[in-house]
Amino acid sequence: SSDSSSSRGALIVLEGLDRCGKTTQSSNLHKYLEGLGHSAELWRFPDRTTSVGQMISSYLSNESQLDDRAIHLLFSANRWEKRSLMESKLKSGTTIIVDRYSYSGVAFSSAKGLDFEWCKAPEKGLLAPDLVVYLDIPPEKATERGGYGGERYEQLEFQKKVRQSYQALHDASWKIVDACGSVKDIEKQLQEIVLESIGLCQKEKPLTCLWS
Ligand code: FDM
Repeated sequence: SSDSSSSRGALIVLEGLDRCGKTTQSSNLHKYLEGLGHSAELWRFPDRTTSVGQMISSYLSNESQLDDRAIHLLFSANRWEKRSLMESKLKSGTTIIVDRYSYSGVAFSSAKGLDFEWCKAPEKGLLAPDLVVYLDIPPEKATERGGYGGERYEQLEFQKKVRQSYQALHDASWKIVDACGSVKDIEKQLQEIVLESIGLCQKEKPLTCLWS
């Protein structure tokens, strides 16, 4: 049925380079949806609260070293450990906004030189987002923003490669938003795209899996 009491929530993913504004925008979007009376949650990957997440966090802050493939699989495992909760929340009508997902997994690992298809393989079977928004920013612009340079991947040359990987990964369904605009302007664009996606999910759009 299409009444909102029994319809499912939408899985909305925000992607982009470090310092593109994803975290601010995901949080504003979450507040906006709740203000409209939607049931909505804000998630992020890596989820550093789990024990896998703590291994990832120590790797990112350069406190530990790990083989490129091993850390790739930990990022993926960190999504798998949240998959069933994600599915039950969506089915019970909660919309989930996710700050980074499998696309970050593939973009960042393949930027290190790992094979693209190898990177995608462990993501197969995770829930497919209903909407992917890519906040597009030139890597040079991102480095100018505050708070940059603390973690392992926050380096200009690497971010340039990540951007190329994202370009190889995206398809026609992605919404590309210019992340150089004003926070308010980007916020407005996101609200419009996201409400449309939530509407489609309420009309019984089926939940599917990566990568179809
Ligand atoms: N990252 C994030 C990956 O390399 N693979 C992944 O699967 C995910 C989800 O981790 F540089 C990278 C991207 C980023 C870093 O992300 C930490 P946050 O959003 O800064 O916590």
